[in-house]
Amino acid sequence: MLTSADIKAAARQAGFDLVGIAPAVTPTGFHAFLQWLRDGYAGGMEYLSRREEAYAHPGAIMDGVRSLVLLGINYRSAEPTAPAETGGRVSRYAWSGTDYHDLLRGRLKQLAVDVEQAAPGTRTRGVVDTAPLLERDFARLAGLGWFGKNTMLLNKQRGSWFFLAALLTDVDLEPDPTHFAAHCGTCTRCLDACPTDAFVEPYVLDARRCISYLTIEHKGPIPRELREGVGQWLFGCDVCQEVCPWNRKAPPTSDPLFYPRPDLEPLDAAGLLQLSPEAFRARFRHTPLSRPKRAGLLRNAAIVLGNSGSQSAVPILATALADDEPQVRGASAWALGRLGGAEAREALIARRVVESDPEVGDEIALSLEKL
Ligand code: B12
Ligand code: SF4
Ligand code: SF4
Repeated sequence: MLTSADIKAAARQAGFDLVGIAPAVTPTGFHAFLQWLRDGYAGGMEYLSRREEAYAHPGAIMDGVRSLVLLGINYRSAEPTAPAETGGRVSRYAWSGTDYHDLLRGRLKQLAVDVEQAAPGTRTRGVVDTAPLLERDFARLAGLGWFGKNTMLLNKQRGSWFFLAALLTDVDLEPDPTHFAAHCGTCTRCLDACPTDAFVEPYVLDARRCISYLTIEHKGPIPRELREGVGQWLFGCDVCQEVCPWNRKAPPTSDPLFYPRPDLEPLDAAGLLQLSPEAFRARFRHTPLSRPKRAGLLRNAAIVLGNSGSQSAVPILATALADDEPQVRGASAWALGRLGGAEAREALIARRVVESDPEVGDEIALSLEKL
């Protein structure tokens, strides 16, 4: 008979740092999740609302599921390097260039093979991110940690620098005790530090204002009023985790797969804005940074340069005013308006004459009004 202890040993063997068992039930946060969708906080992430009913029970993902094995992998590696004047920041989870979905899926597959060998006939289904499962709710249920006010799942030993995944199974396993305790106390550091005021209240995030959403998931121009708040973030954001006291002592991983690739951390925003589509593909293919596509990542680069205060970025932004992607041109126009100076003004005036996209035209006009 397959026991919880067998599965936990196999999970550690497969390379997971955290493991706990939860029963297949309706997650406690299901109604809060529906309300979150109703409030519009998911922004353009339609894949969440499209399957909202499926979140009511993991049975929608796997017929006959009885237990969920919740798993965590620590990705804390080095400490961030301060970017140069025209450099930008990348969220820690993407530093190595490894797509964590691929990595976790590989380990889940290994775990599934081990389980099926130990108990022939057992059915399993591995899940990371994309299935309709509230992973943090089940992780709390499986005893892996508590919800921080920044909505991250926090663990006393590991902080929040870990990914989650789940292995669903049709076996009745002994569940772990739910992590009922919470250890945020009166702290509000994450809420106070968020550069774009994305928390509506503790435990509730308006993704539409979150830099992680804006720089990775959001298609089209980043709303003007949030661009300054994006600061130096080219891809994702770690501010609400960096300030969290529980992350101070979180141990680094020994897994070389998570250590930074030298050209990704820190990332040069000026160099990024000059990448052709071919060069972009060659550099970012198979990495998480390909998700916003060239248009999204170069849009972010233009905004970061606009926030840099560096006149040396002006010629690069002026060239990007002729990029094929309207959102890159629009963000560059905004950035030139923010940096100011005669050279920026001339570039905007020259582009105004030939620009055919009305939204980019508006960006140019607004920037020229300021100069
Ligand atoms: C959509 C999504 C996002 C969105 C929305 C984030 C959010 N906070 O909702 C965006 C793009 C902004 C995002 C950003 C990030 N994400 Co994300 N994301 C997801 C995804 C795919 C779904 C999350 C979701 O359903 N959100 C909706 C909200 C309502 O649900 P929730 O936060 O998961 O659960 C909360 C509610 O249930 C609520 N709740 C429960 N009961 C009750 C009761 C009441 C009364 C109330 C008010 C609330 C409440 O508390 C829960 C925990 O906060 C999950 C993977 C998954 N399938 O779960 C990864 C996931 C949550 N993301 C993850 C990561 C790493 C990130 C980033 C750190 C990436 C980055 N550095 O840029 C940031 C962190 C930003 C942040 N502070 O959350 C990890 C989190 C790991 C962890 N330790 O917590 C996950 C689990 C992915 C993974 N497989 O590892 N993400
Ligand atoms: S990831 Fe950044 S923008 Fe998003 S909630 Fe946290 S601090 Fe705010
Ligand atoms: S910063 Fe403070 S309030 Fe926010 S998650 Fe960490 S302990 Fe909780």
